[in-house]
Amino acid sequence: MKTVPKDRKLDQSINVLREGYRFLPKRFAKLDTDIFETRLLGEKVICLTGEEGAKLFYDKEKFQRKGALPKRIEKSLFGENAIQGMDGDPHEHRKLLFMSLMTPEKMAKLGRLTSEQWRKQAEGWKNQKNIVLLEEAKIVLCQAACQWAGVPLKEGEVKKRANLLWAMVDAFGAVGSRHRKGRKARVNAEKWIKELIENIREGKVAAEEGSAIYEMAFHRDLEGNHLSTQVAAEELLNVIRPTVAVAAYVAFGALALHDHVEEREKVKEAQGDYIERFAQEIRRLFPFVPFLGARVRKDFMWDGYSFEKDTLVLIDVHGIDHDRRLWERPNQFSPERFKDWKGGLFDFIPQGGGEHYTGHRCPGEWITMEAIKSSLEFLTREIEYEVPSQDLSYSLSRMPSFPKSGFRIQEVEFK
Ligand code: PAM
Repeated sequence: MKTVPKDRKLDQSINVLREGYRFLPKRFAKLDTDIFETRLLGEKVICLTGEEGAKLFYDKEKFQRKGALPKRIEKSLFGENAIQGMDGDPHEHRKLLFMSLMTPEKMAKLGRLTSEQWRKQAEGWKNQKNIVLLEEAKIVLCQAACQWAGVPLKEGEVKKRANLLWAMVDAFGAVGSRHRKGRKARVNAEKWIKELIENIREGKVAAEEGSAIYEMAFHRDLEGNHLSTQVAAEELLNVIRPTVAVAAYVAFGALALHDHVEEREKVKEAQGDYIERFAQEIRRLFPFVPFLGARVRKDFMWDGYSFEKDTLVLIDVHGIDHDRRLWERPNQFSPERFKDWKGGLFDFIPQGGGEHYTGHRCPGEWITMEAIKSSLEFLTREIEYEVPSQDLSYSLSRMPSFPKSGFRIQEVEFK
């Protein structure tokens, strides 16, 4: 039996917060390994990287999600009873509910709504000096996501709701006030959505069959029961919140267009494929999910290492998307690399790896792509703008990350 290489003995939670997206990759490099042991939040944790590490992590026979998420993540980001913490048949059944929303027509609709909302939002830019794209994207995507999901939004409440949903995402890598703000946002958001679900169930508000809100409100679990209002609300939030989070990718997309002048024309003129590759490269290169966790279901051996039941295991999401063994010049922005990408389930995992239907891979991956692509089309084909001098750097320590200035534009002209 091999001994798992060890990080320092002291609990490293504080260093996760300090080092963010670099925490795992730095240790894999230093220990020259694809597996090491550390301590986080008071317990022993095994960390994995590489394609083989991801293959192992997504083996449902060996790992479960129950009990894997820290309470602080559930109470801010994901919810305490939501799909991210489920396993087995109930998980697959719940996953089908999400996947039923991802038909080609529905996905295309999200793209269309995103484009429409950009146009609408941009009407207000005419007399505005500075436009912060990250903030605009939150609003655009909140409106598109709510419209897509069948969540009614009054004109005057859009900004408030967008900020509420963003605050839940913004809390995941924070302690102190940023984290508390996210927890509060979750309480408010759940209250808002629970009320809506109740109204729909009581027939006070109409909902279109096939919309996310309708499907969440009337879904039946394996026992034939409706979801509790709480769970239905958590799952609906699991649709609209991550769509607002895509604002970070939009800001990174604008940054990539700015940094690589030649790309702008290519994206502008591109037919489907190139813009698809450009969006994939945004998801690969820029930081979003740092790592994900699961617990060992029962004792097993892997590659000579022993994994004991209940041990928490982390997979190095950001590191795998930058792994030199998988990606040539991984820190370079190069959409063309996706021309020859074979579509592996474990080498490109910005929103989780493995299978969509049966595993924990994010069901919203394609609508994320639709939202990014529509936003890129808008930025390259429908407007021209200047990028004033500003701090365009982004931190690999802050989770979540985004360009520090939010990506300001000015002198917008409409084509
Ligand atoms: C969304 O769901 O809103 C999109 C944003 C997702 C960010 C996911 C970040 C993952 C965070 C934490 C996983 C932590 C596991 C830690 C175990 C110690």
